[in-house]
This record gives sequence, C-alpha cells and structure tokens, in this order.
Amino acid sequence: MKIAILGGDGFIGWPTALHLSDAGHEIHIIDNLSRRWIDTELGVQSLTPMDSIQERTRIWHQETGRRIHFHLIDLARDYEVFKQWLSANRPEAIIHFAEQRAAPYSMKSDRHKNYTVNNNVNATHNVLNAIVETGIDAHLVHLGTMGVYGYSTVGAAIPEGYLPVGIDTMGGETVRQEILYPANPGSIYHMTKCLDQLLFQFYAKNDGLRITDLHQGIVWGTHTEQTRRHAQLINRFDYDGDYGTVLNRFLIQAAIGYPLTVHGSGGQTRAFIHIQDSVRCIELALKNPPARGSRVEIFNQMTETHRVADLARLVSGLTGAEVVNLPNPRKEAPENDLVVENAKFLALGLDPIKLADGLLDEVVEVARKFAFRVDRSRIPAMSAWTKEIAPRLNADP
Ligand code: USQ
Repeated sequence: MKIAILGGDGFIGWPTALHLSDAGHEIHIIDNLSRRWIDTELGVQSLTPMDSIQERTRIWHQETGRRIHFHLIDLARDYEVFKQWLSANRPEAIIHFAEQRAAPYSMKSDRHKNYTVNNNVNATHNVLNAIVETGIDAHLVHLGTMGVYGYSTVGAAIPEGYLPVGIDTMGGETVRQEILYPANPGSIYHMTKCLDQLLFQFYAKNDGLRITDLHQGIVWGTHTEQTRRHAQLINRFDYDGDYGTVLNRFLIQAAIGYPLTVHGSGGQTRAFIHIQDSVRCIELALKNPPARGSRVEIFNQMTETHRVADLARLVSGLTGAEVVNLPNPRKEAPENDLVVENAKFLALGLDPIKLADGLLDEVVEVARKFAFRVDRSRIPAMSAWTKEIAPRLNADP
C-alpha cells in the first residue's frame, strides 16, 4: 500500500513508519517538524540522541534498501500545499498523528491553549476536507486518546467508542440506539481529540469517508523491532514535565536517582500500551478498514490499566528509587477506577506485551545509558491546570 504518515517524525509516527516500511509498504512522511521546534522552545531534548528526519531515512535505506520519503508540510497552515500533494500522490491510506499531543503543554498558558486548538483542529479538518476535495479513496486512521472518555467509571467497562442507550419515546416505547460515548476531556489537548471525533462523525456520514479512530492509552517503552536495528534509528524518549508520560518518567527518574514524582496520592488509574503494540495495532487497523458508508470505526488501543501509585511502587521495587507525593498540577480526580473493553484488537490477533513481561528493565537500561543528557531541572511538572493550582507547585521534591 502507498501510505501517508502525517506526523511521521514523532514518538509513535517514526516507529510506525519503520514498521510499515519493513512490512513492504510505500511510506511518505508528512511533518512540519513542530515537535523539534517545541523542544527548542522549552529548552529540553529527547533523552535519546535523535538525528534529523533526513538522516534517519538515509540510515533506514542503508540498512534495508527501502526508502521512506519525507515531505515538509504544515497540515494546519498549508492546506493548498497538502491538497496538491494528496492529489498528485493519491495514497491508499493516511495515518494521522499530526497533532500537539501533550496535555501539560496544552495547559501552559493562553498562547499554548490557542496553539493546541488551532493546530489540532485545523490539521484534522484540513485532512478530511482535502480527502473529499481530491476525491481519493483513502482509509484515514487517526490516533485518538482514551482521554476522550474521561477516566471515572461507575463500575461499567468503557465500550469501544459507542454506548448503547435506550430512549423513551412520547408513545411510551423505548428506542434503542448507539451513541458516541459522552466526551469528558481533562485538558485542552484531550478536548481537541473530542472535537476531532465530531469532525470524523460528520465526514463519515456526509461524504462516506472510511475512518478509524484509535482511542489509545498512555504509551510506555521506547524501542521497537525496527528502531533497534541501528543507533541512528533510535526513537525519541521524553522525560520532561510537559512531554514525558508517567511510566517512562518514573523509569528515567529511577535510572538517575531522582525521586519518583507521584502527583497527589497517585490514585489515578490510567490505561497503558507498549510502543511495540501501538505500532502493531495501527497495522491491524490498516488491514481492517470500515466499509464505505459505515460509521467511524473505533478501537480502544490499550492493553492494561494501572494506578499511578502502583506503578511507582513497581518501579521503586525494581530499582530501589524513592517515591514522593507532590501537589498535583492537574485538575483531575484524586482517585478513579477504570475498566476498558479492548476485545476488538485481541480478536484481530494482538498478543499484548504486558508490564510483567520484563521490558521495564530495557527502558531503565536506555535511561542509564543516556542519563548524562538529562537536565534534572526540567523534570518537575510545572504546567498548572488552573491559576489557583499554580502557587501550590513545588519545583524541588
Ligand atoms: N502523573 C504523575 N506523575 C508524573 C507524570 C504524570 O503522577 O510525573 C500522573 C498525571 O497526573 C496523570 C497520569 O499520571 O494522572 C497520566 O499522565 P501522563 O502525562 O502520563 O499522560 P496524559 O497527560 O494523560 O497524556 C498521555 C499522552 C497523550 C495521550 C494520553 C492517553 O501524552 O498524548 O493521549 O497519555 S490517556 O492518558 O489514556 O488519555
């Protein structure tokens, strides 16, 4: 298949590009390199040393003989350029990762809120608009988030996108139908993914576009089978207070002797998935497109749930790291339960990698190898969800 990977230079985009290229597909990365610019803005860098996208693709060609093409296009701002590219190249599938993906970054200031909304919503709408306008028959696979649901459940499992409801009519009958699960975002970033869902629903209904939305949990790990093949194919690995996600942060903190930064009591329960499974799920979704004219296909892309405090205990037990409970920069429930249905990917053959499988050690090893690159002052999460929370944050645990 000819596949366009929008945001193919990012944390999941890059290993996905390698995985699908390895599987024999023709890969075109479209990226505005914004993630690299944000590193510069924040004054942080990936724990792992990353080469330019051009150099990465050169090494991939040298190692495998396969080419990954790179096109520098800003989807949110260069609609006409993207439309022309689409019209000339006519990919059979488009994978859309091209959004600002950090909740803390999206909450930093009014400017960051505006940027995240403008960038994410425009990028998604431009893709949909351009598919219709060029008339190409591409399956769109979007990386969404578990965060569209909110995380509290009332003992019931979160279904894969759609909630069966019964509506009482005036005539006393009960009509059964399935609705999009009510959106309940916890940050501006998560809110943009909720807005994306409505855009998808409209374009599937109005124009018959074939769309798959992957509601993904928190990714952990860094290597995939392909990124291991050469030092210069290494994936990015974020540890800072804005872009580092909780389990990877704990593993890096443990590796450099920094206390594990639990927000509040650590009673927050979240869904998780290993990066290798993430790229496998994307391939499974590509192989199983919805029929033209059907509703948006939604998968819950996660393999297990864990409480933040339990993860800290696990990492501490593995490494001897100290655990600290910090004031929570976020406005979120101090505790929640979370049960999630994920039967669809399992039925398609996903064999999940679990925390218990021993790959945590591998992440600690990577973290130890590059520990000299860590700026400890960038570890605390300093982006406050509200003006009231800001003064309570403590930079130095
Ligand atoms: N947390 C800590 N200590 C830390 C960092 C985070 O206790 O040092 C807590 C947070 O307060 C939160 C939980 O861990 O309760 C998860 O935070 P996170 O930064 O790991 O994940 P989140 O902000 O939810 O976002 C990440 C990705 C996002 C993706 C989302 C999936 O950045 O792109 O959509 O995970 S999900 O969480 O399922 O919505």
